[in-house]
Amino acid sequence: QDIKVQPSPRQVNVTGKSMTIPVAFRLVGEQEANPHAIALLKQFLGDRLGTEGFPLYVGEKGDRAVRGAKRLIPDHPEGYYLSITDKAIMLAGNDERGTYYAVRTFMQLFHEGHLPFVGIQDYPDVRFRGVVEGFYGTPWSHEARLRQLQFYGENKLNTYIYGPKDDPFHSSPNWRKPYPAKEAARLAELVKVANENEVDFVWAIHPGLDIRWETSDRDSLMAKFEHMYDLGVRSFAVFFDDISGEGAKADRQVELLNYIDDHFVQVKPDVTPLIVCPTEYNKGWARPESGYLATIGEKLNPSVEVMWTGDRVISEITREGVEWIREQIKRPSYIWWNFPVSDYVRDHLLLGEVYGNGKDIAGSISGFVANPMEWAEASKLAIYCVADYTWNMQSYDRFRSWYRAIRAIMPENVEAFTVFARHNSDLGENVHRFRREESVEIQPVAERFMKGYREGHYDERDFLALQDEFERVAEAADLLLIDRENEALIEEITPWLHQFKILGDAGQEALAMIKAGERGDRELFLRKYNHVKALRKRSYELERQFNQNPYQPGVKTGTTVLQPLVLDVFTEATERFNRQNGTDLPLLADYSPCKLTTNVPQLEHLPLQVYPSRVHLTPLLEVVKWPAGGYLQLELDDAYRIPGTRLNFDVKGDLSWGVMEVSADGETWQTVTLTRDARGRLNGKWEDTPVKFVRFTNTGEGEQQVYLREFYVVFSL
Ligand code: LTM
Repeated sequence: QDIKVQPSPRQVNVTGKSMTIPVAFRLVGEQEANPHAIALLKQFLGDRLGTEGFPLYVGEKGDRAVRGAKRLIPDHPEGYYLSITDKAIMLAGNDERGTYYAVRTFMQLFHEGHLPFVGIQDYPDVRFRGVVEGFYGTPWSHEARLRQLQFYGENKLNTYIYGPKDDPFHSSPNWRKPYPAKEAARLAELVKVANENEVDFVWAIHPGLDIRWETSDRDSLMAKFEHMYDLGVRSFAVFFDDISGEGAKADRQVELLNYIDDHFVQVKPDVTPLIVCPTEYNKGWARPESGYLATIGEKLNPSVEVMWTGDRVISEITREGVEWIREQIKRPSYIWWNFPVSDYVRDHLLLGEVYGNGKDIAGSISGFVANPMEWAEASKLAIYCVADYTWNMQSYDRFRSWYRAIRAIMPENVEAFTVFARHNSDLGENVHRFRREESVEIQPVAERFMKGYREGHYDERDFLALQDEFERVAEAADLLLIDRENEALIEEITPWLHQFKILGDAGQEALAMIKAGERGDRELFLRKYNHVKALRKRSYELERQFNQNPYQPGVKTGTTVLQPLVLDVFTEATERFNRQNGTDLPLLADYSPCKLTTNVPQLEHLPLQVYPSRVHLTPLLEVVKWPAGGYLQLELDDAYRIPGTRLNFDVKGDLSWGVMEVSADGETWQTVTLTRDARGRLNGKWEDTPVKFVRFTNTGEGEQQVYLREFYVVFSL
């Protein structure tokens, strides 16, 4: 008998028998048991609860009601024992949270319509499991957060770290100030709802961008923590990520953190261990010569948890990697997993499976929290899987978990959401070079078909499979666009659904071009050809209309397999038609008038945003370490007059270590004079002669650390 419990429980003994759900239950143990577990149970059973009925024993180890199960309760934090027999139901926690999780499991079993006779012994692999709202971009709304906390309770996640980069009261400039009354009241409500769902609400501060290592700033930070404590917060974190300069000094950070630990965390008995995100938070950025991690390892109070994103900013977490960092920081790391965060690929949705992390890391880490997308509801897909993975790593199955997640989030439109999600998972080319599988089932068919078509003999079954897939894409988009079961989710993904619909239509019409061409039906071919072009234009308009953030504006869908397939089919069919008919129909060329070259490692894979007469570098969120001699060069496809260039590295002082130059041939270079505007941006002008190359070089002696806020070139045709 298959018991569907999320996350997958550790040990389940099924008898194969079950009973119909009793009409009435008698609760035993209410006085001693975790009040949140009792409240949940009462709410769930409603009228079925009374003084008579089927006995339901609830409580923690040591409570009278569950004394009989004492030896069966797993001796692990948050562990629980659940049994259902024809005599009674027992929900027994090793601690309060364990009881709450026993209730959650009971509720899931209940939903099957009958109660199976089972014995479940269960506990999590990872101590702290959950989410860090730590992305750049629009922070989650209050309502979205409330829904998240409920979702974490349902899925046995116990941690929510509040650290949205764009909350000014979390970061600079206002981290020193208390929240205004309205925001404070909302945060207090979040803490309350977190408690009800047995989630630790961790409030994080990000002070490093402008902190001064003085008593006054230390006092401001302590006062802010007191303010948060008054709102009900009992768990705290300090983030020192994505900063440089003064704030990034390890010994200063440690001094402050130990002070907070000694004078705040340790003196308040109800506050949980402090968490820190260090500046060197991944192996790629760790520099033994800086002594940063060694200082953290040796001097930071041992009870402070240290976060870690893995071998790179965005990476899969491996046993080798977590053992390495454990050596450095002299404690298990607390994983900040940068998935499904999309703040560096904002035009994409990351709805794919959760995979790649070692199943053998549980013993080497203290926590595992996922950094999500700005799209809270859409992020639930990955969060559900992270809950499953962190609870029971050995039995984690990426496919099973993902399908279950889809069912949980969109129960009435499973098929449509599956189709949508399987074609919206990869990130495309990106600065972190992190990629995910996409469209895996149809990819080999698409490749085989294109090869066959180019060589003149494709398999009709492949053609039909592709046609079917594009039909499903268009259908899924329509079904989801009218879905009302999860309106918040549909609202988030609507721009992508419109784009998905266009993709489905374009795919079908491009395939129709093939058949029309084969039949020699010129008129039909031209109709289909024009339709694909029109759809392409609509897709382009959508790109300019929705999701207009300054980083990666636009709406991309199916970019890894389906979009290239449409383009390939269209190109091949059109070229063939042109050859056979002596025509010159234009193609849908993906042409870029500009190329980026650089020897600054962090910038090598930075995508460009190309507009009709302007090229932007995609701004980077993290600090860029720009080595001496490092250059960044834009090469236009021809020589143009360039009335404006702009550079914004967010550095104070003069930029005497760097030089902006232009060239017509890439050999003879001339310096552009940069003038600083009121906002600190450096503007250059070069209208004199047309140029083809623009570059910026660190001509100084040493490495520079900068933020790449803006870098663009305007050229006139
Ligand atoms: O990852 C960390 C510790 N910090 C930031 C995050 O705020 C951001 O969301 C991710 C992804 O861009 N990268 C970071 O560096």
